[in-house]
Amino acid sequence: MSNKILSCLKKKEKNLPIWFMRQAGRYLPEYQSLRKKNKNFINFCKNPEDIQKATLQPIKRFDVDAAIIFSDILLILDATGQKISFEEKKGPILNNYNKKIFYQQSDKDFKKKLKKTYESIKKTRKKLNKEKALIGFAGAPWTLLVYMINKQSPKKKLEIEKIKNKEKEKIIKRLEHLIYLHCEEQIKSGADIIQLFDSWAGKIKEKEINKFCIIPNANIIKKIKKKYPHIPVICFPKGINKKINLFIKKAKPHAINIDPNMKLKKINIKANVVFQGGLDPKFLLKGEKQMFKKTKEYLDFFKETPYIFNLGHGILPQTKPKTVKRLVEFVRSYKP
Ligand code: 1CP
Repeated sequence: MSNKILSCLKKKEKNLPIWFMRQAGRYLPEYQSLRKKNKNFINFCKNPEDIQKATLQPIKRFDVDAAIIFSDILLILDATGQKISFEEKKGPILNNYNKKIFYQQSDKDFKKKLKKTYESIKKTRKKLNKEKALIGFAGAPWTLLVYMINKQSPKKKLEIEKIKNKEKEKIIKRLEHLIYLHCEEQIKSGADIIQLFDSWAGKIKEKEINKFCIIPNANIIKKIKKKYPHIPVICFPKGINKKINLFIKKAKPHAINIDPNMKLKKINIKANVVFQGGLDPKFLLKGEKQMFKKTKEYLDFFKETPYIFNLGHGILPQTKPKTVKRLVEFVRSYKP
């Protein structure tokens, strides 16, 4: 059997591969026990033996079609000298960014700080069956800029207007370069696919969506396509709403993940892209009847086009592993 998700992405087969965002994480008891040993989350993300274990946990349990390397989008900022800690209930807390390191550090030194991620990818790829894809990832420039400046989750408040557009643009340009380097090293280490998370694209003013979201994603995709034409790129501009068709047309990703607020009728199903995801992770907390009903809406809507089953955001920590298993079984057996 071939690699299902790669055939879907490359040959555009309608073979319905499945994986889940945040498929490794707090809802799994086997993850909790690894996490207990690694009290500091950033250090956990630098421990190749445990990263490899966490990455493979959902494959062992659910036999999903892809593993996503266990890491975090904020490690790029950590590698530019910005200190990060994770606090219970608060999420990430960051220090001020270090201008000198951020702009002047050599590529070599930057990559050296992320070498544990690359080592983990090598280790994981060796253990992972060829039929399964290994997804490497990075945050997109805007989303990393948000954490750099806001220094905490923007869920409650976003203070990004305190810096001028010129400075934002300068930071974004530098981030484009660093993100590309990180993607490149992940590919060289064995990642088969790259996913770019623009989790806070929904916070961009409509008239600035091109400048801060579409163009930076497009620039990174263009570079990856040029040097690694065999590597598909999946984008997730969360909250992009009606600009999705413009994003697809201009950034030209191989695939695009949709979020739960995306109205399906706004989507151009004939666009030259593979669609992924959409189901609100809250449906995994509602009982099977409602979960299957909503799942069917996505499977029916996308039945004529290549589609990767996934959620519209990460699995919630309260989710029961059994529910995830039932959802995988349901999707695999569904005939629209
Ligand atoms: O154990 C714990 O308490 C840590 C929770 C956790 C986990 C499991 C964090 C902290 N990060 C991760 C892993 C992670 N993060 C993965 C790999 C695992 C997998 O997907 O199976 C990935 C792909 C991410 C990506 C990530 N980190 C994003 C983009 C996706 C998204 O959720 O929008 C973002 C925004 C982050 C930042 C971050 N890291 C962790 C948290 C709780 C957050 C969100 C903070 C916020 O609300 O702003």
